[in-house]
Amino acid sequence: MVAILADNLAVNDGPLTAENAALLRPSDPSLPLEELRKRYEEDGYLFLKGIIPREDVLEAREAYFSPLEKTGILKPGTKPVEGIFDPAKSHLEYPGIGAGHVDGNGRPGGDKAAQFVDLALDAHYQEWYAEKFCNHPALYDFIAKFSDWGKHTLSLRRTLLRNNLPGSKPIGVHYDQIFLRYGDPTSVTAWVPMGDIKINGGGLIYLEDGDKVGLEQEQAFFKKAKEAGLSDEEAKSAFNSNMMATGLLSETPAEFAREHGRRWLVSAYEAGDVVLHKPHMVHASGINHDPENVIRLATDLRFCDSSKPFDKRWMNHYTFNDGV
Ligand SMILES: O=C(O)CCC(=O)C(=O)O
Ligand SMILES: [Fe+2]
Repeated sequence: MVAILADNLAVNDGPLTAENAALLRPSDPSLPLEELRKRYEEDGYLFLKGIIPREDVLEAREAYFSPLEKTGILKPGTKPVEGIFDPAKSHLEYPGIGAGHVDGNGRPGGDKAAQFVDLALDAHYQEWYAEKFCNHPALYDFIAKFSDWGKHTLSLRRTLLRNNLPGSKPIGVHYDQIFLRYGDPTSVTAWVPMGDIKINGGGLIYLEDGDKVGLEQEQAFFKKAKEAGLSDEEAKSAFNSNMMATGLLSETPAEFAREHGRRWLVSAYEAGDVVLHKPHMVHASGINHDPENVIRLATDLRFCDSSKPFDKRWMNHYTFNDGV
């Protein structure tokens, strides 16, 4: 019998068990910076517990779900901050943004989903989010110190608020440099859960030693592109024939881990936690199997050193078909 980590902990192509998964290592943000930097370099990620005040995260969660209430997404009698999906509805009526549903990040869903999709997109431009949450000093100040970029620490404006409804398709296997490919490969992604996420609630999962795997993939892509006659610059920027049209490495995480002889690292997350990861760190998301139907909401904020080349396409707020 295979030991389980949690009931119903799964990815697109099957369960995650003690055989193909293990836990992410949490870090206290007050540990010495050298220790935190060492972990980030070694592991490819740094899982910071409680770095943003919990109440600030929950306030943002409430601000996100309150306008969505009128679309009928929430379970009657529950509060917006809880973000509980109405079990009488189908997740197909509420398609998520940015989970690779549409090649090249076009608008998901048809006319029926328009009100929901418009509101979910609109949240990106609201003051509570774009000005306040994305620039939260607890996170920004930490990154400025941690990276040693100081006043050159730039928070890229393009971010994605991702609502993963119970049972919906999560994002596949990828590393972020594919999407930030005009920039120096030193940016930091901060994955920010906006609310508590149970271990089987669709949180981000990281491939063990995944930074190395991502770097190898990148080198292989580059080599193939060069062999196909592209210049250095073209090879770096092209979505070449080795990638899926969405920029993902795979839509089947269990198989991907097996092929690379590695496990997925998983965790429950609490509001206030943040995971930083490196540009080639391989990651994906689990399926949201929250037994209470809690909608998984998270955002990914990206920081870079403005004194180095960075991907200018990320200077604008997210829109559909923005070419990234
Ligand atoms: O939240 C997700 O499902 C994906 C997030 C992600 O890929 C990232 O933060 O880089
Ligand atoms: Fe990512």
